[in-house]
Amino acid sequence: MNQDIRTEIEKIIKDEVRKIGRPDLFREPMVGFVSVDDPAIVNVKEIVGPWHDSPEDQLPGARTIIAYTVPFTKKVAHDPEFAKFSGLVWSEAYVLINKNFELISNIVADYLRSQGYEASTVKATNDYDQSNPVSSWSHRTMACAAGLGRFGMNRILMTSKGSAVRYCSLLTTAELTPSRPYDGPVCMGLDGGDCTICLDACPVGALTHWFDGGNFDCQDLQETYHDKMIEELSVDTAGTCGKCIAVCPLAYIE
Ligand code: B12
Repeated sequence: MNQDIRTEIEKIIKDEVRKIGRPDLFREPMVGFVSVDDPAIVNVKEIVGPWHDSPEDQLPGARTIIAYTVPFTKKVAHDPEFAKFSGLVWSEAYVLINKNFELISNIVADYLRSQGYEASTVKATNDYDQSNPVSSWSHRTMACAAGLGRFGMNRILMTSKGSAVRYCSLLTTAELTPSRPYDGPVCMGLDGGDCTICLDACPVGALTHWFDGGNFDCQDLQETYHDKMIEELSVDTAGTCGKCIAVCPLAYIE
């Protein structure tokens, strides 16, 4: 029963991404499951911050968090690298997948309800106050705990299909078997490695500043790029940069 539900959830997510009909932008998703009793979830307020919700805040009686990631294609993954501001293809993929995350999570939640469980979805992004850019629910922390990846020096969660991916997660009262811990490729700048490509690529040095104990001041850059795209290129796109991902030698893994 438990295994059937897990299999069906994975199938729904994969089918729905396929139905978007953009194999030029998105690859097959990966899905992970983590129990609310996992130490990374129990201690989430200490790990991420005191403002972060507990599973119980999101869904009373929650037992499992379902995290999923949609990897970008090679074309999307490397698009921001040489873009003057935001990459147009990266931006298109960003907007399209955000819209679909909501749809996909709702379909999974409806399926779980049809099986007699409660479920609640969480917005993929833009759920925060611009003056304090932190969300009350960190999708990548959930994905990390669900075995989908490991954090890199660029603060990005890298998966076995690379770091050019996007995340979403939802909660359910169903008790589902947790996924195995992540054992894929990891950031080459951590654990004694000497790679600093992402740090060097940040147009405003936000990562270096953060590494040196300062704030992570990347928010202004996202806004500046949005304004510049309208002003100089007459295109209104999402305020995305993405260079810290695109330059990573492991941004795209086949
Ligand atoms: C607010 C926000 C921003 C803010 C930055 C806020 C900040 N201080 O980090 C701004 C607007 C600047 C921004 C920029 C970008 N963002 Co943004 N953003 C978010 C949002 C909405 C909330 C993130 C948040 O609350 N951050 C606060 C910090 C404390 O939490 P966190 O970053 O999620 O995770 C931290 C902890 O988990 C902890 N951690 C470290 N080690 C470990 C180990 C363990 C075991 C655990 C459990 C945790 C842990 O470190 C993490 C990084 O600090 C999320 C969506 C969401 N709701 O999750 C997307 C999200 C993080 N953004 C994303 C992306 C892609 C970007 C950009 C590349 C721009 C773009 N869209 O193209 C840049 C990259 C910036 C970067 N290098 O981190 C993706 C990340 C994908 C990935 N592969 O990791 C997300 C998950 C959106 C999505 N739905 O996919 N973002």
